[in-house]
Amino acid sequence: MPIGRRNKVKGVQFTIMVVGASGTGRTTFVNTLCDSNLLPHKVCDSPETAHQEEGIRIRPVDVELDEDGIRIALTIVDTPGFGDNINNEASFQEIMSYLERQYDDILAEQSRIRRNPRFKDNRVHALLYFIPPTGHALREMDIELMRRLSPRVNVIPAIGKADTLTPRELKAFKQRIMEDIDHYDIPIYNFPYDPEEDDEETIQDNMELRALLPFAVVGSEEEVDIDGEPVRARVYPWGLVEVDNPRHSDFVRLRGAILGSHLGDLKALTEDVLYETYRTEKLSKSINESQESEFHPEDLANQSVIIKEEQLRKEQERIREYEVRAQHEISLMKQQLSAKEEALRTLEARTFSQPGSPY
Ligand SMILES: Nc1nc2c(ncn2[C@@H]2O[C@H](COP(=O)(O)OP(=O)(O)OP(=O)(O)O)[C@@H](O)[C@H]2O)c(=O)[nH]1
Ligand SMILES: [Mg+2]
Repeated sequence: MPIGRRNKVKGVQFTIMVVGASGTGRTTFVNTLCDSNLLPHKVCDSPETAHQEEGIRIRPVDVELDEDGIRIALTIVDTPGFGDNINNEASFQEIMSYLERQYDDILAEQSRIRRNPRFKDNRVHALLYFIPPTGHALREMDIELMRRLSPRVNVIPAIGKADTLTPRELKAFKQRIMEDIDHYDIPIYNFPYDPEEDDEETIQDNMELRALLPFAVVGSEEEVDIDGEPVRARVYPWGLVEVDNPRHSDFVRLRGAILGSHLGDLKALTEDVLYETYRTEKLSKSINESQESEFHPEDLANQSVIIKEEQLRKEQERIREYEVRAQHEISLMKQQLSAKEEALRTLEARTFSQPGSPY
């Protein structure tokens, strides 16, 4: 491998799943988020086949983004077809088993003696749930989906096509949705903070983001020219809805949170809390099952050895991850430093070459 490649910063890996009823604007949102035509739009069914129920199809797609000099290897998992069927149980199951399969894969990888260097961690760090802009309240299906998936993934609720509601309707709709989420005790990702531990700025930022929940999303793959500047917007006969204008939608705040300020927190929660809970549940379940089948005292001793080994492995894994992260951060800082030095050199060169420069 050439030295240059070996030293290259790998970037941060992040996975987002988008779930929601058909036509809530998921594809448009993903393409707006990545500023590209990453996902194709659904070809509308012909009248002969429109009534046929199609199962859910889960498709991960990889894309690389550059966020202020930091490379994000982003995986988007779209789930077309959710909520299209009369009975959505199969869709729930399929999404759930996709999430758990990624946990099982990492569990298997972590217990291998020799690690597979090509192994890709596909755990989903955030699930954006698109609520249709009905202006009413959550539907039973929305509640059920968020309630069931929240223990396995960071669920972030969003209202799709939010520009179809007036500001007053949107405010009331958001309020009703949050009341439902509180009432049903759905553990969505609510930008947690610790008033004792966190600094003032973090607390303020998290409070603001929490107050925006569920995010009002507007997407557009079109650009219009405003005063010579290309602006991403939806064009209506009565005016423009600008995607990146915080007065028009919460898109910028949502994007900034998931791909910037809260990326690390979402990853840490997935890996240290959600995955750990799954792992513990799975491990204790398999112990219980083997105990139920036949009891041998030596099994108990073996199990405690297995648990100890597992704990040790986990500790080693944590240290390794910490080292990788620290290495990564150092590389990023070096990159930023050399970019700043470069900018300074350019500035100096420009200053010295000015005709009126005193130098
Ligand atoms: N008003 C409005 N319309 C939107 C918005 N985003 C997308 N649309 C439109 O809504 C329709 C469906 O958008 P898609 O992005 O294809 O929705 P989807 O959720 O991916 O739909 P399926 O893949 O068919 O399940 C298209 O006509 C989009 O142009 C939005 O923010 N506001
Ligand atoms: Mg789509």
